[in-house]
Amino acid sequence: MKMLVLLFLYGLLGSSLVSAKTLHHKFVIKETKYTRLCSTKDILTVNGQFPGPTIYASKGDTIFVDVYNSAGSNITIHWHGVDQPRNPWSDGPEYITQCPIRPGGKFTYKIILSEEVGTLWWHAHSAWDRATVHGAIFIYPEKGSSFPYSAPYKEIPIILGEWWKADVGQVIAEGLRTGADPNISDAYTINGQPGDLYNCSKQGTFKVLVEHGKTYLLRLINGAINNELFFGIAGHKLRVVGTDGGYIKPFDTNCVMITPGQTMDLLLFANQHSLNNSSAKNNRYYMATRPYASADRVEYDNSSATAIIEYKNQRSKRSPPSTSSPLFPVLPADNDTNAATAFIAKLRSLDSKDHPADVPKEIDERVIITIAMNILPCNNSDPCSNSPFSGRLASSLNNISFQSPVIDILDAYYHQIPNVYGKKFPSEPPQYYNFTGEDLPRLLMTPKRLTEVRMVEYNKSIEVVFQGTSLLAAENHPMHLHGFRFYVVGRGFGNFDKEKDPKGYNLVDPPLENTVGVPKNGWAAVRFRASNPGVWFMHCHLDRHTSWGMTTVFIVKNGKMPEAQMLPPPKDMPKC
Ligand SMILES: *[C@@H]1O[C@H](CO)[C@@H](O)[C@H](O)[C@H]1NC(C)=O
Ligand SMILES: *[C@@H]1O[C@H](CO)[C@@H](O)[C@H](O)[C@H]1NC(C)=O
Ligand SMILES: *[C@@H]1O[C@H](CO)[C@@H](O)[C@H](O)[C@H]1NC(C)=O
Ligand SMILES: *[C@@H]1O[C@H](CO)[C@@H](O)[C@H](O)[C@H]1NC(C)=O
Ligand SMILES: *[C@@H]1O[C@H](CO)[C@@H](O)[C@H](O)[C@H]1NC(C)=O
Ligand SMILES: *[C@@H]1O[C@H](CO)[C@@H](O)[C@H](O)[C@H]1NC(C)=O
Ligand SMILES: *[C@@H]1O[C@H](CO)[C@@H](O)[C@H](O)[C@H]1NC(C)=O
Ligand SMILES: *[C@@H]1O[C@H](CO)[C@@H](O)[C@H](O)[C@H]1NC(C)=O
Ligand SMILES: *[C@@H]1O[C@H](CO)[C@@H](O)[C@H](O)[C@H]1NC(C)=O
Ligand SMILES: *[C@@H]1O[C@H](CO)[C@@H](O)[C@H](O)[C@H]1NC(C)=O
Ligand SMILES: *[C@@H]1O[C@H](CO)[C@@H](O)[C@H](O)[C@H]1NC(C)=O
Ligand SMILES: [Cu+2]
Repeated sequence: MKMLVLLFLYGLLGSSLVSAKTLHHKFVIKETKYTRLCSTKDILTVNGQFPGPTIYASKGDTIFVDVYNSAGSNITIHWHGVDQPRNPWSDGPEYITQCPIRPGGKFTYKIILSEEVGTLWWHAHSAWDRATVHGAIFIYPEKGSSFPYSAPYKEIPIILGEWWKADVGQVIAEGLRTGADPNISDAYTINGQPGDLYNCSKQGTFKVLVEHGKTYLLRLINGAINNELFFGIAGHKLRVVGTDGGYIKPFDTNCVMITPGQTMDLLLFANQHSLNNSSAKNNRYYMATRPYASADRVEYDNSSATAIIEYKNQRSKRSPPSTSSPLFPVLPADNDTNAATAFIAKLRSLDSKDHPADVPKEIDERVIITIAMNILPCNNSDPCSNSPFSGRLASSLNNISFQSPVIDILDAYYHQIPNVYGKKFPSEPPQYYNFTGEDLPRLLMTPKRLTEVRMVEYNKSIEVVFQGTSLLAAENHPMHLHGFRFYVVGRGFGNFDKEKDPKGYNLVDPPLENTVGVPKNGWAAVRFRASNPGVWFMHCHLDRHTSWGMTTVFIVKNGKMPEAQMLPPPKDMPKC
């Protein structure tokens, strides 16, 4: 009786007085043995789990995560898609906003949720550690409100990943040593399991039991290292209701295209297998993922990961045995850019009365950024013997291949430490050529190697136009910005035209995202208001491109008012 009263009181307090909560988690990074594809290796995990633990929160909550590094290598963690207002200190990218947490070290991240709602995720942001160090963040609407779609019966995280039989750290280290492409992965995974289409992978295949007539919310995350992915479920349409921590206008699709870094909230209506239908022999359906690989002549992992949707046996006596193999979904061909483009074109902000879109109509500054694959010529001191093109692979933004500093840029900016970075990242490409032309000269392919950032005045309205190029190999690049979500106001093929293309922008209900797939041989325009002071990484979310320098940094200066200024650094910042 007493407890009931207490619960009742707590409920009242919870709804009227305290809405945002403070949550605490403990993450222990450690090496843990995992067997996949019949081989066993040590992988980096959080608390021994792969994928790592899900963080449950509500809109506006603050989450503290104590990260203990019990592994033998440096690590950092990033809270992907969380704006972290005024708090770049906890954003995570190594040597950008922090020095790594060393073996034996500890750092407490403070994750400040603000407008985000739906699904985001967290992942390591050091080397390629994120291959196994990642997990979901579920963000519920604030108390007293609900999702703007029918409440799901259950929620299921679906994290897509990539698995190497070899040690991931060695894969990228070898690539960087030789100058060639790092080895491709051996499998894709769904919640850590490759699925039974791979040899030796029947055991752990991820399975979801569903009840006929119920609705499930799949919180889909692309945690793969180097590949955009198609995803679908045999016999079922999916209703897309959210992406990147925001709501969108719902639409139904047979297939989703998701870039590394992105999330999609999908409603699955379990309306297929009916137990009183004698011709429905099979109560199992594959969900599957396979690559959207847009680059020509670049080797990639072309395998498919699967998991199984199984209808619960509600009336066991009459239910047909499920002996036949599950149906496989129809997914586009690996190189089907039309399918990828058609899917992305359907994403629009919900833009309802309760969830209005707030697109900057005017801009103060346009930054045009070319995205390129490059070659650094070999020479006597760097023979790069194994690499193709007699050079080492590199990549760049506006012809600058970003060189990682040895102390983090945030520390250097805040404490005014000189000679760590330059402020000259250009606002447009240093040369205009036919960005998407055929057979571009090799002379254009050698980038400068620098550590340049872009300085931005507080609260300016910024447009960034990402221009894909065909240097070396054109490809769809998923560009990700930390510290902000941006409206994707336009995308197109060919070279961006300053006069013509802005006329076709969607300034009404474009999707609000933290990662945008810049079309192969095309461009994408995004807008955001620079109202979050701090040091914010921007990079391609294909990790081999990040490793090669397809990155830069936006430093947003403080505004005049105290609430427009960066918070002070926490006391326990790791040191370099
Ligand atoms: C990469 O692949 C090559 C060729 O199969 C192999 O010799 C090498 O050991 C692999 N590297 C790693 C780090 O697994
Ligand atoms: C599975 O093993 C068989 C027999 O060893 C082989 O022929 C086949 O290529 C393998 N399949 C995969 C996907 O590795
Ligand atoms: C079985 O059939 C009846 C009558 O057609 C229908 O009302 C019911 O919804 C069906 N049950 C299931 C589980 O589909
Ligand atoms: C019964 O199942 C079969 C095979 O799955 C399907 O094609 C058919 O549409 C179903 N019939 C009904 C009435 O649901
Ligand atoms: C995947 O690529 C390999 C090597 O290029 C090729 O032999 C194989 O047929 C491809 N598999 C699929 C499913 O496309
Ligand atoms: C996709 O690949 C197929 C098979 O290799 C090829 O025939 C087709 O032309 C390619 N399509 C595109 C759009 O590149
Ligand atoms: C040799 O190539 C490497 C890598 O591209 C470069 O860092 C270095 O400056 C070059 N050295 C000379 C002498 O050109
Ligand atoms: C650029 O190259 C593309 C592809 O070859 C071609 O279609 C286009 O006409 C070229 N544009 C210009 C301005 O030369
Ligand atoms: C990049 O800069 C290098 C060095 O200045 C130059 O040789 C090259 O042509 C430039 N490439 C582009 C695409 O601007
Ligand atoms: C930022 O700019 C917008 C649009 O000009 C303005 O409404 C808002 O008040 C500004 N915010 C601050 C803190 O200056
Ligand atoms: C770990 O980080 C420290 C601090 O930046 C650095 O000195 C050290 O070289 C790093 N270790 C490795 C293996 O990268
Ligand atoms: Cu890229």
